[in-house]
Amino acid sequence: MNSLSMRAMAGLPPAVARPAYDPAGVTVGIVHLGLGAFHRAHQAVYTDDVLARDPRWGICGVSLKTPRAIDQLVAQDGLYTVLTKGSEGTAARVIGSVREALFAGADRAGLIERFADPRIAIVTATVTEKGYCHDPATGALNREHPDIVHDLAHPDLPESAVGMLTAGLAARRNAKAGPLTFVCCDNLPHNGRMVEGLVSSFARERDPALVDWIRANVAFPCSMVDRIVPATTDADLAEAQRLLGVRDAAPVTAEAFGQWVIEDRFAGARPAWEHAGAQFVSDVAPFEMMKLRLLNGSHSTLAYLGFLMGHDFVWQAAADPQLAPLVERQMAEEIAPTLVRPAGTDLQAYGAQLMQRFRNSALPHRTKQIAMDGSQKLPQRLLGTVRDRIAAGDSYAHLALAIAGWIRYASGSDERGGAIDVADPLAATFVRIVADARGDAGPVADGFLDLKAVFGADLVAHYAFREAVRSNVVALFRDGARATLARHLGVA
Ligand code: CS2
Repeated sequence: MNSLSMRAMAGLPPAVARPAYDPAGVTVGIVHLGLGAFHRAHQAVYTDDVLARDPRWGICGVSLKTPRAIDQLVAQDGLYTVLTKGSEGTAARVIGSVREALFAGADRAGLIERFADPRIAIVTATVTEKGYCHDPATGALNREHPDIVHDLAHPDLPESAVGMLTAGLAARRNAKAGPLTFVCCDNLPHNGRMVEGLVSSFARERDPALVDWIRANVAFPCSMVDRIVPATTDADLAEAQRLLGVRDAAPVTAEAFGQWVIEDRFAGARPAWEHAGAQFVSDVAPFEMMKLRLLNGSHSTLAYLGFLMGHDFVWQAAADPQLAPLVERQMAEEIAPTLVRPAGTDLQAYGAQLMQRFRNSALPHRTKQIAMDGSQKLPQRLLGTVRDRIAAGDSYAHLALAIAGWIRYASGSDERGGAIDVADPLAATFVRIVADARGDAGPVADGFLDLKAVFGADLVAHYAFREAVRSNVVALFRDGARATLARHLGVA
């Protein structure tokens, strides 16, 4: 069977959508760090939409940790398929915007050089929450992170995204290649401002003059990104092959919905992503808070409690007659009142639409995939909301149960005593907490609630908050998630 390639494109079935431009005529104007499924189903698609009218914005996709995606894409001339799945079936679209692919692990010099090219005007990134090596509770650079320790000692051989970005910016300054815009596309609060702070802290240690150059030449707009993109499965590979008639080793699967709200604060030229449906606004914060708290906060709640209740997939958890009402009430009663309504958005309708999106059974989105890296996700998804509720003197009972769900999950065993392989940068700490607690739920809760990196000094010291979470952790261990939820909904 042939593989997807520029040559194979002409023979694809008519139902398969493909670039409305000649990929060979595109030049590269964007460097993207983190060539995972999310980027390929989100920013790369918006960019694919604008390339027909402006061929300057091809993407150089960079993989930081593994060469796999790079090898697959290079073998396919950078082409891959997005499979959009919903109740109406699957639509296939070949994307041509990734024009170069580079594995940073093998070619740091090549990456750093790319920053010095004046035709590159934009760097985007999706390296996941933990990829920024920050303290999740405060957003400050974690100087003890092994990658940061390494990169400060070897700035020309960076391992971390922040180290690479700083090395790239230094090269750009030296080459006098002009201003640059960095667009963070990860689910972090005030993501542009946060990365600006991280890069400045890192650069200050290395070369204080670089900090001044960055301040004058680099813009860090904030952005809110949204599209549900589960990990690609073998069934997706088979489906892509069936629809295309050729083999695609790197398809991605996504829902039809997509949203990208970007702060209009660029240092130089940019693609007209608005023609692809992106919104440019002066303040992203209301959109970002709505998305992180309502979508991602609910996602994490469904993931932890859903997993404990035996649901492998989000669509099952979101259809559970006990869990769905918890998530709906959490949104309506506790999260929505903390939000500033973004212009043109009805929060109630947004919440209802989220439940529908979560219930998309054509997308096998694993609760376990969302459960990953909870220590990095909880602060912006659930804990900021708790802080606002506390400050307003309002209740946060549903949120306390969701947070307890994380602790119960991260303790490393399921309700039948089976081991959970907890993927989290703090996993070793969790193991120690559980061992020290000697099987006692209360001390397990106490150990987790002492984690300043997650809860921050304020919540660690907040007695009522600790008690609310602790009692739920004890109940989850003793009675299980289903009985705890039933009681909770009966009395809450
Ligand atoms: C999910 C997100 O994996 C996760 O933690 O909550 O990736 C979510 O699917 C996206 O943010 C949706 O835009």
